[in-house]
Amino acid sequence: MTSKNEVIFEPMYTPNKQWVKELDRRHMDSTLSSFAAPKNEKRIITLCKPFAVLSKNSYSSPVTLPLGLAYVGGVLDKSGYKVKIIDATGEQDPIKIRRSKDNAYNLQGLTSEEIIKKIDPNTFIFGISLMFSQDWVIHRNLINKIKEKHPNLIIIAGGEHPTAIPEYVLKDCPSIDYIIRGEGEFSMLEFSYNLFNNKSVRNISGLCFIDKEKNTFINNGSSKRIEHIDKLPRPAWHLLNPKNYFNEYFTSGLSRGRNMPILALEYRYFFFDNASF
Ligand code: B12
Repeated sequence: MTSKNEVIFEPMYTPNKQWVKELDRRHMDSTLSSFAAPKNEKRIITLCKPFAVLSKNSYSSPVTLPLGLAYVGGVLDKSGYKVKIIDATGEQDPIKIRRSKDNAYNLQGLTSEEIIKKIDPNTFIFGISLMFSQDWVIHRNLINKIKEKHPNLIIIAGGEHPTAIPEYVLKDCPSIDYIIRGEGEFSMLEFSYNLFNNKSVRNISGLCFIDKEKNTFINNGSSKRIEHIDKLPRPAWHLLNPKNYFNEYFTSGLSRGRNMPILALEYRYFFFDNASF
């Protein structure tokens, strides 16, 4: 217990302190089987981490595998869904870094056109991870291009950026159909199950969308935090190409050859633990 005098900093704006504390107490095995994929389902779920957007003066490049998508993919895979992951930042071999058209950024990895080409035509749901708000304008263009080419895809976004400002993201990019706020594993599983079975997704915890008939923003809050995290399926590294992350392209600072990617961070660190900060 910390006394009041020990509190040296408190955020000025925390929209709802309760949602980050609420736990999803569902057990892993029963949840994975309750929302299992329909038998003989041909349609697939494609998950995507977009290319990295870096300052043109930066000597760093992202050192972390798409951990969030590996977890979400692991849960879907374990429940029997066919999942593909396009890791646009890390799967290119050799990695290429190019300058953005406006000459403001370096972009690392697959181009928008290359990502679009990689989308399997059997994709039913396309999930995209948006981690950094500073990348939004460039990633928004990518999402618009994807929707233009594949208008029937159901596009859902997750990650820290849409978690923090979901209404803005949905209104600024109508190509995104849904957002999942917070931890995506259970919410994405339930969302996929409902869509594959033609059920309503309206009340899924963590889900946000624009109700097009009423033109209103529907916000089901953040996903609850999964209680039984030790029972989560292993991240789906088999759907990614992790070995790329050990080479000299991925470095936080000047490269000195072989590199050590970040795979985990400590459990609680205030700044890093607060998407809306
Ligand atoms: C690791 C980390 C880093 C690493 C690696 C970054 C990288 N490129 O991968 C390092 C140290 C390099 C880093 C750097 C920066 N970081 Co950082 N980082 C983190 C941190 C601590 C953890 C991210 C993580 O791996 N989480 C664990 C995985 C499992 O969770 P996840 O990715 O969020 O995925 C879950 C959900 O979001 C969701 N989800 C994610 N994607 C999807 C997709 C779909 C479809 C669905 C349904 C769900 C879903 O489900 C997943 C599983 O539950 C977060 C804080 C946090 N608590 O998350 C900050 C955070 C992402 N970083 C942040 C910032 C600002 C930065 C920097 C810009 C700082 C700076 N000024 O330089 C740089 C950017 C560097 C870059 N361009 O790569 C901010 C982003 C805020 C924002 N809205 O933009 C955060 C949120 C910290 C904060 N509170 O401010 N960072």
